[in-house]
Amino acid sequence: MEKVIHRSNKSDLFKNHDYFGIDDLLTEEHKMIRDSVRTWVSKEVLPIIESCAEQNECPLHLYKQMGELGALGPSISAEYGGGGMDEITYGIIMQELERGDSGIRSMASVQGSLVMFPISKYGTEKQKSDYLPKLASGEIIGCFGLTEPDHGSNPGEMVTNIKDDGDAYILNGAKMWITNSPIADIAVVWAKDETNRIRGMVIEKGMKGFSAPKIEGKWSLRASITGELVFEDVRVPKENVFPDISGLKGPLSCLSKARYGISWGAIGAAMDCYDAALRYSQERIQFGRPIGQFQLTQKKLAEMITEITKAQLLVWRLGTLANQGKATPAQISMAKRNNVWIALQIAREARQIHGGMGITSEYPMMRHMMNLETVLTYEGTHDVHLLITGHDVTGLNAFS
Ligand code: TGC
Ligand code: FAD
Repeated sequence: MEKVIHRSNKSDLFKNHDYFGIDDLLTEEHKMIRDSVRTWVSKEVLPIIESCAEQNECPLHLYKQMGELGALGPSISAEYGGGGMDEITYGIIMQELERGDSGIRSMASVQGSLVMFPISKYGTEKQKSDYLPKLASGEIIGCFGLTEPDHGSNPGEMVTNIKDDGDAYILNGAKMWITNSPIADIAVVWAKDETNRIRGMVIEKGMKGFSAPKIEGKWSLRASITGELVFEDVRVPKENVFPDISGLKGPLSCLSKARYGISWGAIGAAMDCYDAALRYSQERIQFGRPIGQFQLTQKKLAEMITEITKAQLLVWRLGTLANQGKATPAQISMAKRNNVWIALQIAREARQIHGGMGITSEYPMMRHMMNLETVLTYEGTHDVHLLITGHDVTGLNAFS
């Protein structure tokens, strides 16, 4: 039975938090796009998101709206329907979507960074023209299959494989924890060929031997659908394979793009939690005064805005480097790790400031907090990113 998504009448009281005047570093276009995505989130996401999360329902109708908004593939070339915008614009869009919910940001990051990006960078002209415009408009939905049941942090050991069979490859294996797989029209899948090289390919829904069961029972990212990808002798036409990329750097380059977006996105969730806590601290009276007057509450709020400000400066600089083509994977790892971590801590502190009310769906912290547990793990876990930084600064690799 189809679940009904309830709309709430709560108004969005969010105020921007820009303690160091970072707006001065943005262009008028950046600010205009930010404001339009922010308004859209207030109007279309916030009234339904608690209901979606409670019911474990993905608001699929938002795809086409995100397409119209330019949130699907903002930095992909406009020639194929992408936004053709700079990396800071892409980051700002992710920030605003994640203020709404990490699951909504996930819908856009998977579509843009993990599906459109590899097709645009590694695909043939036919693959680009067949898929990119439809993905950009939200007409079709894509997913990205790298993680396997036994190979998460170490995708280089994947066992999903293709074998040459004339004009096609025969694909066998399974992928796990795949955002959107049960609803996806296409999947970008990474598998090893007979020479043990990782290759990327586009698998279409309906191909014989391909199924995508849903993973049930998640307490996190409940407004986003997660599933598996199962391949049993799937015949994949050779024209579906990316011709010019092989090796782990193919999928890892897509992760760099998505991790960059997450480093901005997490700030949106953090700002939403801080904003709610600041307002509540001024309104809630205990011991005859607003709780914001107590030093312990002020410590929490002061530390939150300090961490948000540091995170904002970090991504602004990262975005500037990305625009110049100079952001390194290790710099992106540092930003993803730091910003998701501070967002999770801020969600917890903001929840505390709300006392008992903080555990209800009246306020967003509990939902953000549960979502951020996933964000801390996917796209490389917190500890994997630490080891990437460790490798970069010492020159010594902890993984091998
Ligand atoms: P390693 O030897 O370090 O690298 C292999 C090749 O790849 C290159 N490379 C990168 N290229 C671009 N971007 C990056 N971030 C890159 N990292 C590495 C590297 O230069 C090398 O190139 P070459 O030319 O020498 O071949 O590989 P390793 O096997 O030692 O692995 C390193 C490690 C552990 C850091 C890597 O495997 C890793 O990042 N693991 C984490 C896995 C992960 O993040 N999975 C994410 C799955 S997708 C997902 O979670 C989507 S969630 C979507 C949502 O809903 O938003
Ligand atoms: P493991 O790799 O088994 O790690 C378990 C623990 O061991 C972690 O704490 C990890 O940090 C630690 N660990 C592992 N190796 C080391 C080491 N060398 N040193 C120290 N500690 C280590 N994947 C996709 O391909 N596509 C998707 O769309 C996608 N969407 C996702 C959506 C959700 C909701 C979730 C939860 C995951 C998603 N993932 C997706 C998978 C995600 O990227 C993996 O969960 C993540 O990479 C970790 O892999 P794992 O869960 O197998 O954990």
